[in-house]
Amino acid sequence: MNQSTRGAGDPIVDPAQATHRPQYHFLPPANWMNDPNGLIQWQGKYHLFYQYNPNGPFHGTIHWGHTVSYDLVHWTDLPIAMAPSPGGPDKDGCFSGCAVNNHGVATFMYTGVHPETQCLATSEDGLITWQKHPGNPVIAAPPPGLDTTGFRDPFVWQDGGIWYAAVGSGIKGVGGTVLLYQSADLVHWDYLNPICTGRLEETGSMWECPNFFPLGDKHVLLISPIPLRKTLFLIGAYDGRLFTPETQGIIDNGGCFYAPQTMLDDTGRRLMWGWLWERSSKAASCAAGWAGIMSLPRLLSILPDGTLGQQPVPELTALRGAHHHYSNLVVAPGAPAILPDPTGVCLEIVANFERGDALAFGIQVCRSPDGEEQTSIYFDGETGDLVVDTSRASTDATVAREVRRTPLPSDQTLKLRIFLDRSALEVFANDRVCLASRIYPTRADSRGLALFARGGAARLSSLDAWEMHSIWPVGERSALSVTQG
Ligand code: DQQ
Repeated sequence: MNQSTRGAGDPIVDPAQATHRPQYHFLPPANWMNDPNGLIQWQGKYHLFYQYNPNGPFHGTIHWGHTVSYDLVHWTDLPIAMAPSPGGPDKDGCFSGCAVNNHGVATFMYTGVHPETQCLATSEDGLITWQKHPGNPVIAAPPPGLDTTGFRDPFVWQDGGIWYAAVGSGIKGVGGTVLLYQSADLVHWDYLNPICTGRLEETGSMWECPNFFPLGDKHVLLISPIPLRKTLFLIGAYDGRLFTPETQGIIDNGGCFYAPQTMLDDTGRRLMWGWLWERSSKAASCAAGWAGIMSLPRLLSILPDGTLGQQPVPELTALRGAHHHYSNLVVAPGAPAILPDPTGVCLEIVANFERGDALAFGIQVCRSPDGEEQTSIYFDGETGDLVVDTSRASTDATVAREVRRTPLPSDQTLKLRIFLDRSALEVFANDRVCLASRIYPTRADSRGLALFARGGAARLSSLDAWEMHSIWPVGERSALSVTQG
């Protein structure tokens, strides 16, 4: 049944290289990374900036790192774009922000700390070097009269020749909010009003990293509320000043996806990246020399039920190497059925199931032959949830191990699209929801795949698995990378 086809030149994963450092998710060569920033397509190339600490694998001395891609898959490191300026409004860090094209001039709007103020920087050499605006900060304080819990992460767009900025904030005792400003020139800003405000007990006290954009015939607001440690989408109507949410949900309940930022690309696609934080200890990050990775780019849409749809961008298929295929298998309840191929820790898997009379069914990845380590991805028919269970992903008690779930409206079929990249696991289901996780198996033989069902039998209509290429040319980053993650 297994029609394995290894192409000439396809990589063979070397178990000796099997660390936790992802091979096809973006991360800097070393040190700390958090939020995506300043996403922009410039002269055809995708520029991705990110919160970066060049001084170690921990949050501090926040700079803007920079990488560029022509295909959304392969990334080339570029020099640090911005560093804190001693004595300047960003002396304690260049916090999150965005990039816009101001009549041909690439411009960042970002937050300087401390206190939190909004600043500008521009580039005239194709986004490589950045000059800070002499008038910084261009917004020196939150609106007078508002008792705010924070004031950061501007997201800027243009409408009818006017610039608008949405700044993440919160009103003490009330809840998180997004403050709306307008400007004719990006330098002089007038405060308008809170675009939308949440209830403290539901959506927290401070909304970080707002993104606000039209999608289909709706508007979408993405927020990362403190203290929720997860990111929400709100979809609704916008009248030019006020946003009225109609539906709301968690973008990714996997436990590590945060502070996403979106961009509109030249083909009109709304693309989103998020920060996938580590679920291991600070000591492990310090030993590894790096912490934090970027999610894969996701394509956003409004689904027929009015919620947010997420799919991996089609460009990622360029990473597919050796291919393995199975079809038409009965997945009986009881012991998991181990697949002979592929084994590995850098895989893409597309699996189509029919539920049959199973109560739960799915797939295990990074399974050791005896099952001591395993990560289970399945549909729970009793709750109607997609589940990623990392409670047995690792024998290391210092890493997060838990059951994460998200509602998955489903009829009798389940389509899983799984991107496994060493410690990064992103699971898309039925072309609509995603759960991202971080896993840290300890055993070199935790590389297997298995199918399982509970309470009845399911059917695997088809399974395609590809061994994934690394996005880094062999050896390119070895001098900068550290060995064990
Ligand atoms: N990260 C940045 C802030 C933002 C937070 C600081 C969200 O600007 O609010 O690194 O992760």
